[in-house]
Amino acid sequence: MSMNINWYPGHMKKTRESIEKNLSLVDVVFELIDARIPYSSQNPIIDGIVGNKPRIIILNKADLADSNSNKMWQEYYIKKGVSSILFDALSGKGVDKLLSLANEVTLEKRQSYEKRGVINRPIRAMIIGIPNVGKSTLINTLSGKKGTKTGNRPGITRTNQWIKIRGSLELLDTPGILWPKFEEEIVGLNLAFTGAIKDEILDRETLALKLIEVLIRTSSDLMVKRYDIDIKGKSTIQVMESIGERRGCIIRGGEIDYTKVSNIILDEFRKGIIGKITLEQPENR
Ligand SMILES: Nc1nc2c(ncn2[C@@H]2O[C@H](COP(=O)(O)OP(=O)(O)O)[C@@H](O)[C@H]2O)c(=O)[nH]1
Ligand SMILES: [Mg+2]
Repeated sequence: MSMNINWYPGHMKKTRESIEKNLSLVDVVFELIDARIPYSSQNPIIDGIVGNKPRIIILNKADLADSNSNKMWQEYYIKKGVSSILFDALSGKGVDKLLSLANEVTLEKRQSYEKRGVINRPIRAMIIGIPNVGKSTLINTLSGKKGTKTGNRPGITRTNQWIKIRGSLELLDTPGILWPKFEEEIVGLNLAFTGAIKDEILDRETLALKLIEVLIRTSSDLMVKRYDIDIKGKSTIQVMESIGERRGCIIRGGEIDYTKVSNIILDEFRKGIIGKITLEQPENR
C-alpha cells in the first residue's frame, strides 16, 4: 500500500522541502521507527532534516518486538543521549509516557515563551517516518479518532490542521512521510520482512526463504515451537518444506506448495504470530 509512492529524486526533494516547512511550525518531532528494525526503518537523512529541534524517537510496534531487544535499544538511545520510547500505536500503550516526554524535551522552549510573556502557547508536534511504520495509526490514537484518513496520497493538497491532544499539546494532522533507506541489501530485506515495503523487491518465495534463514540463525526455538518441526541438520529449503508439510501446503502429486507456505511464513512473522522477534540488535550498529 505505502510503496505506491515511488521515490525518485524530484519527489524526494519536494518531500524534504514540505517537511522542512512543516518542521518550522512545530516545537518537537515524533520520529517513528519500527522496534523490530530500528536501524533499517530510520530514514537516512532524518538528522539533517530535523537538525537541533527537540526529537523523540518512538520505537513503534514494540508489541511485535522482542522485549529484551526493546530494552537494549532503549539503553542504546539513552547512551547516545537521545529521547526514545517504546510504543504500541495500535493499543495506545505508551501515550502518557510520550506526552510527559514531550513536555520534558520542550521545557526550555516553554520557559522561553513564559519569559517573553507568551501564555497559553500550545506545544506543537509533528510525526515523521517511513511508510507503514504506524504514523496514521499514531495520529488516530493520539487524537482519539478511529479510522481518520491521514494523507498517504501525495496528490491531495489540503491545509494542515492541528489536532488538540491533551494539556497544551497539538499535533499536526499530516505526517511527514520519508523514504526508506535504499543502499544496503540487508536493510531492504528487513523492510520487506516486516512489510514496510512491498514484496516486489523479491518474489515471495525467495523472501520467505531469506526470512527462514534469519529465523534459523536468531529465533530457531520460536520457529520450531510455532510449526512443530525439527530443524536440526536441515537446509533452509528443507525447513520451509517441513513447515509446508505441517501446514498442509501440498499440491497435487504431493509436492510442496511453495507459494502458499511462503505466504503463511511471511504473514505470521509480520503479525508476530511466530513470536516477538527483533531483527536488528544495537551491538551490531
Ligand atoms: N502490532 C502493531 N501494529 C501496528 C502498530 N502501529 C501500526 N500498526 C499497523 O501497521 C500498519 C501500518 O500502519 P499505518 O498507520 O497505516 O502506517 P503509516 O504508513 O506510517 O501511516 C497497519 O496495519 C497498522 O495497523 C503497532 O504499534 N503495533
Ligand atoms: Mg499513513
